[in-house]
Amino acid sequence: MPDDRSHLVVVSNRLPVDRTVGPDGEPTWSQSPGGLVTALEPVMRSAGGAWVGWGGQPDLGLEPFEHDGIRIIPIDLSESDIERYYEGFSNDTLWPLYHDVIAPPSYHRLWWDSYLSVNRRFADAAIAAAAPDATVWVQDYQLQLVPRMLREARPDLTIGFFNHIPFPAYGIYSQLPWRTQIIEGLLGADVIGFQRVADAGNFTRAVRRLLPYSTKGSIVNVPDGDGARQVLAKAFPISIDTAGFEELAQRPEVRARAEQIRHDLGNPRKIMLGVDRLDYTKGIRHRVKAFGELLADGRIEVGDVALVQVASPSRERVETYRQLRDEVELTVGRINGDYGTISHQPISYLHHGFPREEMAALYLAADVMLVTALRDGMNLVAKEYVAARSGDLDGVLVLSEFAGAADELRTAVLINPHDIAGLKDAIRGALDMPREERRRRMRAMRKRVRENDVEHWSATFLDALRRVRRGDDLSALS
Ligand code: GDG
Repeated sequence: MPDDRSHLVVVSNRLPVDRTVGPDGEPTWSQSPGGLVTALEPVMRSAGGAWVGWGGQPDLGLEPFEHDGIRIIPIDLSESDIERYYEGFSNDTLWPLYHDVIAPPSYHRLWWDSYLSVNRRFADAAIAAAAPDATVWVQDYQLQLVPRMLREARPDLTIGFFNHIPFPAYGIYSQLPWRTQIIEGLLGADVIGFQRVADAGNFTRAVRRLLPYSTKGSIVNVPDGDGARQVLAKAFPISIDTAGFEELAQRPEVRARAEQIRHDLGNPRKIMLGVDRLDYTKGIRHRVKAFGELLADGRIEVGDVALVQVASPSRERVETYRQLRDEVELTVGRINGDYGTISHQPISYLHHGFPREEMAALYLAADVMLVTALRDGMNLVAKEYVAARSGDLDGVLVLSEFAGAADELRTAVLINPHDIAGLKDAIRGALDMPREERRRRMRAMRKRVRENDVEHWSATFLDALRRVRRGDDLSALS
């Protein structure tokens, strides 16, 4: 029997492919949009890689299959798994907790039990898929127990973990009833990647508070047999497919569409844009409030300035998200009612997703991009805006200091979204910023986004794993 096990296995909650059923009832799979897939696709193809993940619908009962040179290994989730492991523990316990309890996290033992058993299912599939001495790269907060499960069953593996969301300060993290199990789960990895230096620091502090392990810089010494093994916990800031985005934004049809959007909005002097999943971490309410007050104060005028807010539907079965939608839509409706005219609406609010081309056209049309997250691991929208504006070096990025991207995009207009007065001044300043200053700031951000693209991110992370496999001293990397 041929050995179809892989030397590189990626494990993530969702598979990198989406399933759609055609009119003939036949399911087809297509690559899902997103930087992670784009970055890993070439590496995965050349390594004969396997990807373990969920297909996005309950009880699909699928066998592994090949898609575009990558072995796809689907994990089955039942309705109850989706409710407890995914919507419950992942999105209603860990997500709010790791985002500084912006919404109150719910702690339910049944959800934890489900998290444990689903993590086991993912780990078992990865164990079966991995060739001897393979590298396994686990993604994100839904799967924090997987690294340890892998190590216990397969000490031959080299294991990486990347956390796409923030890691909170210990004072917050310590609320979690299963705080020690999660840390132990993560420490099964050889390399644990975070978005920001501060996240890695919060993690190593949590290790010291909860376990008798010593740490030095980014290295955690984890007891292993008679000795100790080094675990590297360090920032690897994620990025986008910069070249791909630049190319998209240069296309004549995308540029023409940007012009059309301006025209359709009634040719306002300035267009401002927000693009977010409809999530309470993104600060949409703060942004809309600041905009409404600027209209009320007479500091901006309807028809002169328009705000386009794309709020793509997200986690609609979680109650906090339903409430957020109601609140945002009430506020937007009030502002449009109070300040709208027959010909102009102050806010164009769009509660649906768009193709990538339309997103690029919106970025091109926007004079000011508003990223006002209350907490965000990185925020790729900020980087996409910069990449899209590489051609004309125009546009102003207003960026929350609570988004990971603020560590890199230092010449954005940095704001504290909780300070509504400050946010209003920053928005007004962005609208009035002279062309030369806009260019100067954008040029510096473009340099950063070009140098650190998603390919660079995955190559750096995989290189750290390679060094572990070679037995290098990790202190050099820390
Ligand atoms: C998590 C972390 C971290 C959004 N609406 C549409 C659409 N999008 C695309 C954006 C962007 C992506 O979705 C969103 O990425 P973000 O980084 O902004 O935010 P999260 O979804 O919360 O992602 C985050 C990220 O993981 C990666 O590590 O940066 O901090 O929370 O690419 O363009 N794309 C299309 N239509 C839409 O309507 N095509």
